[in-house]
Amino acid sequence: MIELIEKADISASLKNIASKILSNTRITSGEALELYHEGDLGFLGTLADHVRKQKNGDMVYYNRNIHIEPTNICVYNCSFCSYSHHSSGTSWEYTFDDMLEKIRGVDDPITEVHIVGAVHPARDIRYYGELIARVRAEKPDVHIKAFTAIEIEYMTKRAGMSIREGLQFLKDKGLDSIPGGGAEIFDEEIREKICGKKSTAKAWLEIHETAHMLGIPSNATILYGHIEKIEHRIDHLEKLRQLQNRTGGFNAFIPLKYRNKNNEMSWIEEATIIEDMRNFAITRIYLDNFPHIKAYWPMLGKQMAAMALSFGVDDLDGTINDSTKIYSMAGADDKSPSMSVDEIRELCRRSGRIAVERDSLYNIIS
Ligand code: V47
Ligand code: SF4
Repeated sequence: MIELIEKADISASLKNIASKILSNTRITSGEALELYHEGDLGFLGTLADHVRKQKNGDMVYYNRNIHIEPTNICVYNCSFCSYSHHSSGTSWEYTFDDMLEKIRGVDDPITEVHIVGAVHPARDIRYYGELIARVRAEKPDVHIKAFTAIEIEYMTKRAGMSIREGLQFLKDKGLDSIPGGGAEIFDEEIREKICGKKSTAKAWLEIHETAHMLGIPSNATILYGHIEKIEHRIDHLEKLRQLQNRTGGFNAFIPLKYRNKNNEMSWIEEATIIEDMRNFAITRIYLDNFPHIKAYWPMLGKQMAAMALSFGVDDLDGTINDSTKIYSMAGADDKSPSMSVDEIRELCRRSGRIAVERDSLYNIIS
């Protein structure tokens, strides 16, 4: 590979960055910026694929999970959101029984329940603690991944608890990990413009750090392809790389492509597929201390998720078989996303990779 790079018709500086990546040397934010601006798709894909293969071989992970969205009634009104009652014009709030019924109704032997919704003004941490406890009672062995840092900040403040107390309370009820949502973009100016009212970047990072300290692992996301610049994406990755250096508590990073239907930012054109793939590749290269990069297929679509496997991705999330609304309302092509285990396996086989069922902590099940 190093010989190939040596012969390539690229600048000496790009060759130098490539040889750093190939010899497992961390690249700087300036070098990542140069890769974004100068590296073509094939070059970035080759490097990201190398990093991916070193970390995860030919395995592509998936799990059997269900997503529950307890409500779309939200105290915030983020400009990119098509899901909350503000932009959708409809509202719902499921009862405990509705949500437990959904879990009972799944045929697959699920190993994870993923619970994320809007920030409901009247539901507090005791309500959500009770929800977790009931899910735990219904499915004692299932992994419960629940509530973004945004939901957690609101529910703990409302209860007069510190973040640490709130997280410990939820953990005692049965919470196992927290998902990566709510990170959006950490740059203060851009964050202010797209979701200025909700938790700050500092708060998001502190909540995840506290969770890691309490033995609650988590994921991280970025919302890209709106008004941010490449510099903001790299700044976002840098903050996550630093936090991961301190705690090692992140499992996966999930780039979330901004979808432009039915929200206040609909005037923005969505990123092209080429941009998406370049973004996956640079993410894989830069986040050298994140074990997994996930392509969230319900949002990207199955074909694009398959393509992302050649640009650094080793995880396809799960066999989500409920009516996840957060993306379908924002314009994802598949309005009722579902993919069976057989479909996931076939998709990986056709991409020359091996599908591996994992649990939520990436232990191999089969
Ligand atoms: O934070 C909202 C995003 C996130 C739009 O941790 C949008 O395993 C695109 O974080 N276009 C919530 N994205 C979902 C989330 C997630 C999903 C899957 C797996 C995991 C995990 C986490 O959804 C929000 C926001 O960034 N989002 N609106 C939109 N119009
Ligand atoms: Fe509420 Fe989340 Fe939508 Fe923001 S992105 S308005 S916090 S549901």
